[in-house]
Amino acid sequence: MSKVAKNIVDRVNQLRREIRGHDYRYYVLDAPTIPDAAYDRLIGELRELEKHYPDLVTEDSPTRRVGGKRATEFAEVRYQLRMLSLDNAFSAEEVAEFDRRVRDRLGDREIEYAAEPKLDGLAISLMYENGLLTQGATRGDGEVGEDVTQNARTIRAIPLQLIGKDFPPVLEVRGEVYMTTAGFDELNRRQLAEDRKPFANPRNAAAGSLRQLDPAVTADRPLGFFSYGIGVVRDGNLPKRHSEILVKLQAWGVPVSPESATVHGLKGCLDYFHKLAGLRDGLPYQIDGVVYKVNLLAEQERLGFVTRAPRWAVAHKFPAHEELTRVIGIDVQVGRTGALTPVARLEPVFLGGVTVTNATLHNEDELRRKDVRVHDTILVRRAGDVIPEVVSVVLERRPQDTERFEMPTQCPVCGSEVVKADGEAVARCSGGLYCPAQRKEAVKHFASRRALDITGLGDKIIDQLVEKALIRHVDDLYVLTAEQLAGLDRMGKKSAAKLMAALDKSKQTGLARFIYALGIRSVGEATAAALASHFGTFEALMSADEETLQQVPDVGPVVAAFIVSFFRQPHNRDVIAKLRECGVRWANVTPARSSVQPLNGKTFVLTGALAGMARDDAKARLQTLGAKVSGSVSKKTDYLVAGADPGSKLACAEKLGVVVLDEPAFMVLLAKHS
Ligand code: 9MJ
Repeated sequence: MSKVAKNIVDRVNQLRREIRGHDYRYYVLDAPTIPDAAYDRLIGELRELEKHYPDLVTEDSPTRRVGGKRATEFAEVRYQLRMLSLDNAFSAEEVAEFDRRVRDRLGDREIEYAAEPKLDGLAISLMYENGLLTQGATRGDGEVGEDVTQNARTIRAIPLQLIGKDFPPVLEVRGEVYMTTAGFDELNRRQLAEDRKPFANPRNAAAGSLRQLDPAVTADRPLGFFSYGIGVVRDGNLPKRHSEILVKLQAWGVPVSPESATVHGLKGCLDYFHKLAGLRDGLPYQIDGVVYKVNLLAEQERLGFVTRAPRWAVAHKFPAHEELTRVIGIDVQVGRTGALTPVARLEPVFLGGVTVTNATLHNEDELRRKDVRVHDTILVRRAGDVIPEVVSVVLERRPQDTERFEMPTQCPVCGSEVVKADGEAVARCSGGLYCPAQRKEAVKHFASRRALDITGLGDKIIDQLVEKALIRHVDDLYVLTAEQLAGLDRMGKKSAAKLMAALDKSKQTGLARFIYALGIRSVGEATAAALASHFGTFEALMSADEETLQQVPDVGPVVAAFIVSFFRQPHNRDVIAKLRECGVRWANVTPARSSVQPLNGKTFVLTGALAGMARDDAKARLQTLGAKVSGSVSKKTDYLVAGADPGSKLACAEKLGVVVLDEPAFMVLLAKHS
């Protein structure tokens, strides 16, 4: 190691110690002692120091949790000790049978069990060598799993290094990676906002997040981890009981469910089951039952295994949160981005502790697939705090003369045409600025920095303006009075005057900004700039047909259709006319003015095959956004886009620390800028 001043080394070590301590208090003890922002500052300082002194970077540094290297595919991991699954019991009788079988083999007496919640996530094995996390693997088929070490390292609940000294030199920790229910809801909101398929449940979301080729994606997902046991152990002295091992693991910094307990006999098991059933809805993560394990390891050994599951454990599953009820109507709701969501109105049904009267049908494709009709009897499911959903229709109970439900062709809120892009599951209202359901967001977009840049017109102010009906459309912003503004919460005379001045100033804008500000679907900054330089005047753009629009770089048939549909709506034309009457103006653009190009100055290299796009198209898209596309990776490369079978460029990029984008990440980047 080259010489780094001792005080720097000391500081790096001190930061790592502190951060590990905070991780432990946060994830293991659930008792943080500093606010998140202060924690972020510690991480930030450490990251900065490691950037300046790369010699000080170590595998187990807390900074290694974010980002990291990208794997091209998961390597196989063959287990020395099989990763077991569990047999299920669905009733007290089946648990009694399990307890009977155990007593038949161990001798007829009250058995001591370790009882734990059964997390609904993804099983993982974590190998620690001399306390250092060296490998993380999924269960796979129990004999061979997938190496997800890089991804496991990004999960902050998983210690990179064990605490203390008395852990065995080789220790395999086993447990469950899960996603919190709140994190799952937030992730699905994001998925929907980005026109991606929502995850069916937190289990799928956790599995999908852990099995990502790009660890940066895993790092961005709200994953947690609880250990429920161990696998391979070498040269260590471990306690005799499962429950005591969990206590040890906890002391070494490995999170263990706080609900774990020791219980006695069948009655102890069933009492625990009822207690956890009561706690279930209040837990921040989903559990689908509890697990009973014979507590003494020596007794576990005597009981042994049957094929894939141990004889010494059983999962006692909760009854599913599913019920039958009848559909009394189907409504269509309009969301923030104009997305139409069909919702089934139900005969009230008591489900998992609450009365449910609505269930989502997600989108038109789901509705079609399930073919839910008014008067149908359906199976409805509610998992945790997730919005109840229709699982399926009980066709045997379908009355005669029911009709297929058809999605409206006009927005139920504003009457505008409903459009659905090819390959998209979501149908949307094309009302844009006009539709009340979309109005707030449209105003926020219009006022945003890269659009008309109205300083001082924040989200809270816009919410109030729309709620108090002071504005309906963006043009109304320009007829607001200082008195009206001063009457809002968080507004005084002074800030109202400032906002009036900002509104006035925003009227002088640019053509590209104005086009972008309208919030036409899929017309981002770069497309707006391309449209401005192609057409030169707003009038020319407004009267362009789809064919003409497609001559603009970056505008394909889908975007062209959005633009034509937007300008076809009389109310959009009306809002635009009013904006101009209020004095919103711009200079016309004469040939190719330098446009806003979000990737200006960035150099990309493409390698491997992209499944969804030809290499030339990818190159053209990047160039339209201002990027330079080069043939080889060098220090000047900013991004490597790696498709399938990427070859040597990937290794070269990783060596040089170039950011690597896999195909999904690349698509997100393009979508963000178009
Ligand atoms: C879960 N899923 O929470 C086990 N599990 O033990 C718990 N799974 C398990 N234990 C042996 N708490 C094999 C699987």
